[in-house]
Amino acid sequence: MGLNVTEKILLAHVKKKGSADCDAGGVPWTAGEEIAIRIDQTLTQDATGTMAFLQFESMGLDKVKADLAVSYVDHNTVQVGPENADDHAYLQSAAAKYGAVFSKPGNGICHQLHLERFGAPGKTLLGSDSHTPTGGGIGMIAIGAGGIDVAVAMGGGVFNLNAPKVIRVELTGRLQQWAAAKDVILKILDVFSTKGNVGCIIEYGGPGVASLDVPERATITNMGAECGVTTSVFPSDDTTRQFLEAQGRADVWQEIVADEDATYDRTVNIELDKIEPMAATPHSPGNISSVMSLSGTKVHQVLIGSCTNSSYRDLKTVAKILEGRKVHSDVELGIAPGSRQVMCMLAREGSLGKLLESGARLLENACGFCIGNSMSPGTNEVSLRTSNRNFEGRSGTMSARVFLVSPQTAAVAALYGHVVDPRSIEEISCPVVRLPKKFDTDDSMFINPPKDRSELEVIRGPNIGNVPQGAPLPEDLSGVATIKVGDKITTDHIMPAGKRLKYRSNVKAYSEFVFENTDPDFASRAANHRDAGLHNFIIAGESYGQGSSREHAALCPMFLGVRAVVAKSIERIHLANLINFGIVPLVFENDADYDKLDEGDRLEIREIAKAVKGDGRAELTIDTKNISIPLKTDLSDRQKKILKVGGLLNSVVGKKK
Ligand code: MIC
Ligand code: SF4
Repeated sequence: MGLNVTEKILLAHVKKKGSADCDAGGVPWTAGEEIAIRIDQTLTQDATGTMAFLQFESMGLDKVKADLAVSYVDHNTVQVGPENADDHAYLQSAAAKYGAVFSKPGNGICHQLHLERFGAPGKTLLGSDSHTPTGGGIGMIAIGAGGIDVAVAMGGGVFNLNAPKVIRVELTGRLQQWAAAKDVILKILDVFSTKGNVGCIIEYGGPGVASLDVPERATITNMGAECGVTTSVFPSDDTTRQFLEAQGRADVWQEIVADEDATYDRTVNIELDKIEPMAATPHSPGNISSVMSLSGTKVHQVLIGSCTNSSYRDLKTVAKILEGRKVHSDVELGIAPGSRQVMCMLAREGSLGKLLESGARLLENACGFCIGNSMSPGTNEVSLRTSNRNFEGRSGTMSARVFLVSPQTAAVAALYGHVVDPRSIEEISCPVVRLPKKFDTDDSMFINPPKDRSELEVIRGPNIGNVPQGAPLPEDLSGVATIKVGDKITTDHIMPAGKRLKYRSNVKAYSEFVFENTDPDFASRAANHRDAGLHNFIIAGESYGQGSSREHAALCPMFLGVRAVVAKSIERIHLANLINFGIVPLVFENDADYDKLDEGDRLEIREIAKAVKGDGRAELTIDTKNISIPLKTDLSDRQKKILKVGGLLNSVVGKKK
């Protein structure tokens, strides 16, 4: 039986197999069961990395054992106050001490840099950032996870995941003028939506693949994260080889394509020649419309960049559109290149001058606006962005309306002051950009760890807090429905980033902002319950914990005494993070029971420890209403053990004792 790309890579890395018999040539697992894989490379970024390295230390790990670990600084680079720089100093010194490569602030966005300088077809990459799947653009199995899972992998430990269902997206034809890779992934989000795809990997195939270059493929795999899939992957073909050769890394190339008779759990056809300019409208990457249907919408701000669309290809395209033209008087245009390589190449060839001459503001080559730590739009303003998330408030302005579009659509809107379908414009011809035969490479902002590290000290400024330890799971849970939220609650709702990002290394301070924009009193209420010996419950609708990998969305609630999330469904990375921090993830047996619960209800789950250990069935009693609701949790034996002891940290430390 033939294998697909996903199966080939997973099979080469699987350490704990599943139950299927693969003598016939298939894979030794069935979709849904937990398998463990070896991780070749890890990636951390500063906003999740400080906690990942603190946890690495707390677990008693003392050196990187993965083939490569890179610690990037790209999220917190605004440096208002000493906190960010304290974090950077900690990260740089910890990387040196434990054997990771350190990427200095100013080098670029982790995903763009990793694709350029380190990624390799056929390898596994685990990153403490949900857009790690960008690496799927060059045929890697690249997965986003919580920081503590990445810390374990850095130390040489396996990564556990549910064996995926593999969905083939069959690409045919080629993109027509003004249609971009971003429009392809927006179309895919329209088909798949942002929920219901947990446990799947999207694998691209078909004759259309050859027409997409690596930056285009990486845009597609990057934003696949918004579908909630485990990752997305393209085959590694001659286009991949050319890209790696242009980066001076042809030696890491290998061909990885699906066998002719490979099978898939589902196939979806996308005709590239039918793709038209698309947009995600407020406030979800899954609210998809055509750009044509939005034409005329007045735009106040246009921001081009983020790990989705900040490649040399993207920005050169924008430069060609803006060349010799001026940004509309009512529009603020900001451009953030993805890496120093991109920025330097644009500068050397003159494209940067064209961008600046048009009236664009040059922003730092970092996450910046995308994480909401700068460039917030004005009240009620419309912001057109090339990034991947337009969750309410993520831009830093609750009333802003953020639309996600391609660089082409963004650049044209910056000139006209309103949304325009670029295909309707006659005076600008559609730019054609080809990748260079050779990218300018300069790795001087990657700091390699020294060979002899014995004398090195890790620098811990006042912003570097402690890793809070979870408490073992009690026999019974008894407490309060401290908050009830609706569907599609993102990790940005749970644990806001933006101006609060600087507290990432200080859980006590950061936890004061849990649910800040949804319910500003949540944190104090929860802390009061905790101090009174009550357990906090979070009640949620569908797809709870969408979005980022930030484990603080579980860690800070744990600190506030949250012991259970009861939801209609919970997203993959967040579910793993909840377990890692000792919070029991429960779902309703009958979704309609969600309506029976109200905020403030007194709740009880008798014998929760027994339920977790056993078949995962539990009964939630609403004391205030005298009713009971059946709940369930589907856990592997490994997860049961982690929950029992109060989290992964306790579990690892306990095993070492
Ligand atoms: C994001 O895009 O939401 C982030 C910020 O990159 C997060 C990581 C974080 O919260 O630090 C992600 O995608 O995982
Ligand atoms: Fe950075 Fe935005 Fe990419 Fe997250 S999505 S890694 S914040 S650029």
